[in-house]
Amino acid sequence: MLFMILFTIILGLGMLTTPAHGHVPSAPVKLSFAERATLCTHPISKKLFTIMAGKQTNLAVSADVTTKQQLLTLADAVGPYICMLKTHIDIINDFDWDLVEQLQALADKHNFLIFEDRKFADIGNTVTHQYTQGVHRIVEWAHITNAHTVSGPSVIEGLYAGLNDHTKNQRGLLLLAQMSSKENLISAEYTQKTIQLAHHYSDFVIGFICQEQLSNDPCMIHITPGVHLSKSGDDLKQQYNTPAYAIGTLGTDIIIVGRGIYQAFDQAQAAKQYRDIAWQAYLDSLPPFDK
Ligand code: 5BU
Repeated sequence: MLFMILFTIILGLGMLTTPAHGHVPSAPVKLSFAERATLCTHPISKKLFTIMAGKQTNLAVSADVTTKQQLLTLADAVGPYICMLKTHIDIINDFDWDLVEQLQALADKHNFLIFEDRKFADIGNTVTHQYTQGVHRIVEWAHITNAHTVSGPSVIEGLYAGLNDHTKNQRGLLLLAQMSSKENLISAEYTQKTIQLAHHYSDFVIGFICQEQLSNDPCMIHITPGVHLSKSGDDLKQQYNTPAYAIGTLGTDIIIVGRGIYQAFDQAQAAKQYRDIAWQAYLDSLPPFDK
């Protein structure tokens, strides 16, 4: 295994930034999540890969519900099948701090990370305040959050400035390198520059929200929204790929599923179904000696 890891690092270093849009040729040796957990030093990457390998899941559920009770019920139902719960905390009508504490208790009970999909996008000074202050104080409870890179490196430095001695190294940032919506304005050049920013700030940035594999650095995690059992869309320009296509063909690591799970009659059963498909696609993508 040590030989494989060294071999992959050498390969990865040669191909750290690969062309966005259009396929990254898959690295000849793909590491398992367990191997990436051993290799990666950022505590949040390590924890995430460890959870994924241990629970055998590369599913994140997007909890886009609007009440505290709906959010807690969903988190408890899907908890056994997910590595990560993604929230949009600003759509909860009856948000209070008790919700945060109950969510943290569920994350401990089921062993998943909490990802607040806040999509920070302002100058550094403003995002420091948005991350740490206000009603939601996201830095205090979300293991992971994300940012657009339209304002350049300032957004990353501003969020990093929001960490204190307690949260430093216990928070990870994802950069939005691509989007799933039809006719979005992200260009190949923007994606490429976002990849470079991620590598430059890798002591805080743990990966990407993207539509395909973008980096061969095994410590960068690729997380993909816009996933549904059928290749389809909605009437507001969302575009869906299937779980097997996202993992197997596009080479992403984690799928994010919202309506496909929280609108299901049986949320737990739907989560299990998505988990099983996505995990099998991951296993199929590994070299034979790694399975
Ligand atoms: P859906 O119900 O599975 O379509 O929800 C997808 C979620 O992922 C939703 O919370 C979006 O805000 C989020 N998302 C997305 O759909 N596409 C993107 O490119 C990004 C985020 Br970035």
